[in-house]
Amino acid sequence: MNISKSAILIAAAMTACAMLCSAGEPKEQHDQRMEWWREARFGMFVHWGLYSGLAGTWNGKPVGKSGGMEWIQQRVGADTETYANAAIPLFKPSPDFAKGWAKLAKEAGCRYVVFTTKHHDGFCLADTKTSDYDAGSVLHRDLVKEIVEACRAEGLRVGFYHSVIDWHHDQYEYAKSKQLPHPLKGKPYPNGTRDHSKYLNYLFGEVGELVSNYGPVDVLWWDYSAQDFQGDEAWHATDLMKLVREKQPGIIMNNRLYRSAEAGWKSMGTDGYAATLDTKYGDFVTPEQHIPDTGMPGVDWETCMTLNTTWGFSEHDHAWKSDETLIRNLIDIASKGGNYLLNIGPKGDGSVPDESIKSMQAIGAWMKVNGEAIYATQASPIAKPAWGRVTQKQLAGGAKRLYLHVFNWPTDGKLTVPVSAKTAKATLLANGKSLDATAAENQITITLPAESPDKIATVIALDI
Ligand code: H79
Repeated sequence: MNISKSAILIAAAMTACAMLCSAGEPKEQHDQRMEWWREARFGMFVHWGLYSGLAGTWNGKPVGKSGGMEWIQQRVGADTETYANAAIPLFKPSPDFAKGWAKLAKEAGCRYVVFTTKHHDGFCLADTKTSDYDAGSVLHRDLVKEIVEACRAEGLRVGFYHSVIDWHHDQYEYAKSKQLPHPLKGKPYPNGTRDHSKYLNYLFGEVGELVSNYGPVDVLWWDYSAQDFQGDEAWHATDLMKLVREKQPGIIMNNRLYRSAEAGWKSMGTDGYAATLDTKYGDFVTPEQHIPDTGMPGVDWETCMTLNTTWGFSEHDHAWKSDETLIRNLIDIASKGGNYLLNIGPKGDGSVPDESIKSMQAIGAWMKVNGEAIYATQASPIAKPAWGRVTQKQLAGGAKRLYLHVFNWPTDGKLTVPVSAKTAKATLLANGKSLDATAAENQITITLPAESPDKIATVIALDI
């Protein structure tokens, strides 16, 4: 290679790196770290803690029919003692609850599980030395260990959700943020003055244990920050992420220790995600309860979503999404190059609501037949067609395979795909049956059977 050519290549690599890498991490290493996650496409989220036993009910009355009941302490304005007294007697994990979760995730076709090691209420599922508001002290169990082991036994990757917001710790200075929630917001600290740096010592101690005591951790899913309280000021985020990376070099973290435009947050709304991310702020961005309209080319992203409207279990929330919605969401997300992190909210005993089991199994049944069109695929090369969605894979030898996910079966039996190709070979993914495909200029036309084999989504593999 001549000098000018290599100089151009180096300059190009540096530009790419400036866009994608954290200081010091080569793009290649970052890509390697992200590889399993990018191929996984589908994960199971679990919100489970003291709030689960309360089930959306406080003093015998429903707190609401919808919305996040993992926020029940904040919704009723309870101090941590009142909340703990009501919730602890109702939090009674069965011996084998974690095996049930792991089996369900596996059956659904999930490749990873992310679960709450601590939510905003501050209760730790681990057996931690750093607090006595934990499963170790209250139940003489390490629930984090039980969950990690159950997931590993099913061959699943494991991630830790961890709330940096804390409604329990007596040094957490909630008055520093007007935007972050706290049950006692606007009220003086019950214990006089507080020293947030003491809370941070606790946070670092607890996170240090989480990344040291359970073997490899695949994901750290931070939650969350506000524009008026975030990053280094609120959480010593640079140091916190450094601590995690030192213990877990391969770990993947989201960007929720920050809430700023540089860190990939364009606005506070559910639709405002900037399409750039320096990995010093995190490895991926996290649209919540929302699928970005056209994906985010060049940025790793994961939509997290509930099956009804709450993350933590509520006996009053019956707004379950249909199988059609869930399966098409997964496809829609894959067609835009993202991951789907779909939440279950187990009950206080760790059992999963029947409706959630049925939904996860329905996705699993579809994935068993069509998983090839989801795992390790890339975003669609074309804008979303009226009939459905497209994913794609590069095959060995330079050929390309498109997966056509047909939601709306054409009434005239002709499916048109706006791509140009010299040759086209189409088959039904479910049974390998060939379909007639004709390549014309800028368009391929496929002749379909009269009836759609799968009303939710029929996949056609198209090799071009
Ligand atoms: O852990 C889950 C939520 O508890 C947390 N992140 C996910 C993964 C979360 N943080 N912020 N939000 C959710 C958005 C805020 C939503 C709110 Fe509400 C709507 C706050 C008040 C109304 C939902 C309903 C939460 C409480 C009631």
